[in-house]
Amino acid sequence: MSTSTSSAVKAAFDIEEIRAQFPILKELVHGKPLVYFDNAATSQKPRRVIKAESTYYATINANVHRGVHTLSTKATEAQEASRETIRTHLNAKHAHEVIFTSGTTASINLAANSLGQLLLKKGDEVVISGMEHHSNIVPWQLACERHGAVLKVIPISESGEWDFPSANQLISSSANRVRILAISHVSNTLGTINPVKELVAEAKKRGIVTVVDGAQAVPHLKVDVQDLGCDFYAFSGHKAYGPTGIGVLYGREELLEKMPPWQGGGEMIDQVTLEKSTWAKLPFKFEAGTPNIAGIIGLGEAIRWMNDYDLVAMAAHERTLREHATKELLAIEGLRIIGTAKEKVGVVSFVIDGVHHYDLGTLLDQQGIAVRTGHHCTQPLMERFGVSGTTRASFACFNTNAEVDAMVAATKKAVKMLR
Ligand code: C6P
Repeated sequence: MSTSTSSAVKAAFDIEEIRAQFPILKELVHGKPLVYFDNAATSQKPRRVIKAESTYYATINANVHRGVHTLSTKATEAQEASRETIRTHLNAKHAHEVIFTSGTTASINLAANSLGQLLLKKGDEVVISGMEHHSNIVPWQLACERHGAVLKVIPISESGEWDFPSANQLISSSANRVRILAISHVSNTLGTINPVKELVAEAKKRGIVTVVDGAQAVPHLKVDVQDLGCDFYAFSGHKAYGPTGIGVLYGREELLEKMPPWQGGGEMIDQVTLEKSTWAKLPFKFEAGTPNIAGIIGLGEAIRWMNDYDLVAMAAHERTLREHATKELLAIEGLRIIGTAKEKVGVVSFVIDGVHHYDLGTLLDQQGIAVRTGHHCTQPLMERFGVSGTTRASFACFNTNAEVDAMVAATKKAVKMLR
């Protein structure tokens, strides 16, 4: 099991070399070669990640931080090596600022519960945006309800971007009641890359704690939490070529130290008596119970795998796919792209007059093409655009322009059948 980032970044972006590493791409769906365009829901996994997980189970399976025996030590070392890989990747100051969770949803719930308890009082405000995934809406609604705080929402423009002046106005309310700003780095539905650094800087001037949902950013952008200046950053392993059931909450040490634990149990304690307990040091205070050790090891390997490539070249490849798809799809009569921001990752969401997204998704599947249809867990955003759902193609580094052409041809065929 490799634990170090290989020093040499691969010189050229060789799509065939990349595709060869994803066993699933050889699968047929309804007898057709799989075209997988549902990477925003979950990305496919390179062989190295699959192997890292199975090697853990086959050779060092044991619980971590609990035993003196050899396997437990090896499992602990492999887990902590992953934490260090993620620390380096995010440019966090300390490894103990990297908390393992089961995914972005769990990371944001942790932040909302614990920060809510630490910071929110009656009449305080939490600011989110109108393009958030339900995972970055509902935990804050619950926290606001619990503490009598008020949820404020940054409006979204026709192109699918924050209305920045309104955002600034919301976080600089004259009463100075905003305590938390929780925003996504990249929209899962629109693909918009938000100017997080700029808004976080404005929030910081006012002492507002910032939480960034990075679920759709980590797979596509080089994220540097110190450069962004945010206090918290959440992401899921499974969207970044890693396993399901594992995620990260990065948190700034100073705040994590002050925050109460969210879940209680083994591993997160220092001393327990029947009367009261004291807490373990970071990061373990926030990691109650046996972690997803195989998932953590798999995630570390996924991040090392990504870092073997030039991430800028990967992003450029995905941008080319998105531009090609956008141009070709717009040639279909009655097709409208939802989300036309200048800065986007490889996501194309669209609606077609007279065609229901669910029917289109079903017909594309029959051609072996996997896209997501529906509201993408962003119902308020769907309401903002006056649609019940969209068809969404979301690209990863292993996708090709030929696959985009196959999707466009299949869409044209489906439209003929459905209109
Ligand atoms: N979006 C999509 O198809 P979990 O499920 O915890 O790994 O991630 C939740 C989540 C949070 N924020 C954003 C921006 C997301 O995109 C997601 C997951 C998937 O768009 C599944 S709904």
